[in-house]
Amino acid sequence: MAYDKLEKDVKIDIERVLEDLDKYEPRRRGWVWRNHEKDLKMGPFTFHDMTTPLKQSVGLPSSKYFDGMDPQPLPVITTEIASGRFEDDIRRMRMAAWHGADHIMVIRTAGQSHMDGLIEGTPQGIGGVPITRKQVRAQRKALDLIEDEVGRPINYHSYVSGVAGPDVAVMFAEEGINGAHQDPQYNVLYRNINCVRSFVDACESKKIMAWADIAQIDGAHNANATAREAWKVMPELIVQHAINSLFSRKVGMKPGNICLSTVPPTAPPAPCVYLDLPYAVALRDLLRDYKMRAQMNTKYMEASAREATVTHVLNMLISKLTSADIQSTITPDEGRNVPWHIYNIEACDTAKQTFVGMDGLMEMVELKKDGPLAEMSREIRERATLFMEEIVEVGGYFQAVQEGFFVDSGKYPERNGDGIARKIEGGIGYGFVYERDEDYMAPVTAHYGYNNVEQYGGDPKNPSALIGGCTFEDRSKIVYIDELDDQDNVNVRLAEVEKYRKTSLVKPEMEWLADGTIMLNMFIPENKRVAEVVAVEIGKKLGLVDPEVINREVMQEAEGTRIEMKGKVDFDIDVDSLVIPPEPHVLSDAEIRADIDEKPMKVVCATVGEDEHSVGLREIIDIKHGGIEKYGIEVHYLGTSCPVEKLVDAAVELNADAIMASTIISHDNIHYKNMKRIHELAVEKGIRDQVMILCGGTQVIPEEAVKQGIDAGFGRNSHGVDVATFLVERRREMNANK
Ligand code: Z98
Repeated sequence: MAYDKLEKDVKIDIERVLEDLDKYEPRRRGWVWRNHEKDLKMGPFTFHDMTTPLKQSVGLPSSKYFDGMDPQPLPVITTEIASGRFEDDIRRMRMAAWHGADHIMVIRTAGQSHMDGLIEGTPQGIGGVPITRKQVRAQRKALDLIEDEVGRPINYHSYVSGVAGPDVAVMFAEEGINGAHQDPQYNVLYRNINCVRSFVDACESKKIMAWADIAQIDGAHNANATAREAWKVMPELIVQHAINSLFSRKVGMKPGNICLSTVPPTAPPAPCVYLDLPYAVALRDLLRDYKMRAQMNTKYMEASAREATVTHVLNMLISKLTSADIQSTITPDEGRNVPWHIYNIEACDTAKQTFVGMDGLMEMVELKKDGPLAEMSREIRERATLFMEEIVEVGGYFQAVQEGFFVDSGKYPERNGDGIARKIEGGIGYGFVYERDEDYMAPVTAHYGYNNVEQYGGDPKNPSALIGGCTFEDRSKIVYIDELDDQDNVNVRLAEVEKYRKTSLVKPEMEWLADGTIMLNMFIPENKRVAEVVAVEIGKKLGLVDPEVINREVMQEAEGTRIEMKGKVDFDIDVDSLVIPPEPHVLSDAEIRADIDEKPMKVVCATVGEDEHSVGLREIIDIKHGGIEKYGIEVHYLGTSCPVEKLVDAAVELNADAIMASTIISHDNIHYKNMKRIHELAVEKGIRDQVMILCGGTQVIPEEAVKQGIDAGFGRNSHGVDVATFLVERRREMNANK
């Protein structure tokens, strides 16, 4: 049966996603932006910069205080997924989409740029997946299901870089990919691909991407991540953005699909906003026709998730002040190479939380048009312009690259002679660009330049008609290859974890199903070096396989070190063998309040017997701790060491709806004896039918309490809302039985 719907409570079935993949057709082409809903009312608030809410989602942890509302900010939120197994990426995509990601960027396996053609099948990758037709098709198909369940289109993205750029672009166009990196400068500088080849390929790639309405992201962020001192390359970053944008435009890409990959160049302890904001303003001023995709600074990032989060938030302040269109959420995984589910999801939440928190900011603040911001921004633009002029003077971009203009650690016009220099006549793919023969013919759609179909009787306006349509018009011409490697493929991997997909056995995981990985946090009162070794020893004693320290932070040289450690467990847990108590049932605050408003409730309470403990009961009563007072319940507190007789008498006198007694001390089962006595006294005094009796305390087992004749017992971890829920529901029952 066709897989056309996901059920909220059922895991996505990868085997079903893979079924009939040869027949899959993408449902649309092109990129989708979020839909801004001005003055959006949600809960008690009116938002300014939010977009159409999702049908189903996971809100921020504190959304529980706001009826679960989950506002969705204006920028598209990207998550960059790099697990290396596309089938596990799919599960992560679903989690990310539920947390608000609508741009899924699948990182490629290391070095795919150097492969000079398409690869096929579903091999496993390192730091990303090998991008193949089957893999992107399966992920796009899964995203169709996921976007339906969250109710917002999801943009799927990967890379049109490398020596196979045009081949990949065609495949992406055929498969309905919505976004891609494309920037010939990336190939040249970082992958040492020949510059002539890269720029010629880029013409073809960009033309195809324009036809398929694929949003393009450039590669300038890499200069920032590579440079020795990232803030010094600001003029160069602008130059790189400008070259790729204008190039793309000349090839025919619409400005709204040209996205600059911007990065705030610094991070604390540098005074980052003072440096990064003028840079962002300069970039927006010069290149205002285009979209901005803000990546976070990954250069100055260590393994601390806390530190990375603060940098991320400061980066988003810049995004907000300068209206970035797409917010990337690359996470500490780039800093410490731990591409885990939780970090993808956490970073999506960080972005959502920050933008929701800054909603409406620009209606209240304005960037100054004079002063240091304007001066520094102008200076960066000047430096960038001079840089561009010098490129022209030396004979053009290729010459400038050959002379090492780029990724130099000097701030232009200073130059330190340590830039990345690439030879015009060198690099991968050098010598593989040929002039087109006269009888050359390209009966294809979205080809760069001259198709030369006329001499064969074709129509230059519709060149592919000559062959009855190319793969862009006639999908039956696409050759779909399932697998080429019978060992390295998804079927083998799925078979290996079958028992974790099809039985009640569970293992923890961080990146792949049943990888067994867990993370432990600990403080070791030793210096960093000793602490690391101690931690690994603890890991071994706990039975972890391959314990490894992934983050260490000195609290004080001598006093100790914070350690984060990962390791694997080699056991599994059978869910069917567990007794899983149902979730405690509680009514909503609103329902409890409404009930009490309609019919006021009075309770008498005390710590009974010779027991001076008051903290537990006060937690249940006091408004400050979320106790029952907050619902409007009238509470008469008789204090500690209260005789049970006095408590019951007070109930009679005040005509109370309930008696609440607390006992911590449990010697000789005195707590249960007190409960029994309260019940008996209530019977003796003729009020038992009208009064509810609730008893609590740290040693109270609810079932034992009820055996003493009372209505309910509350043990450790009980809260005001549990007690209030019981009071309201029990009173309803008693009224119904009257
Ligand atoms: C990102 N955080 O995607 P190969 N092309 C460009 C790139 O920036 C990258 C690749 C290709 C980053 C992730 N970027 C790193 C312009 C990678 C990757 O096959 O590894 O060269 O492709 O924004």
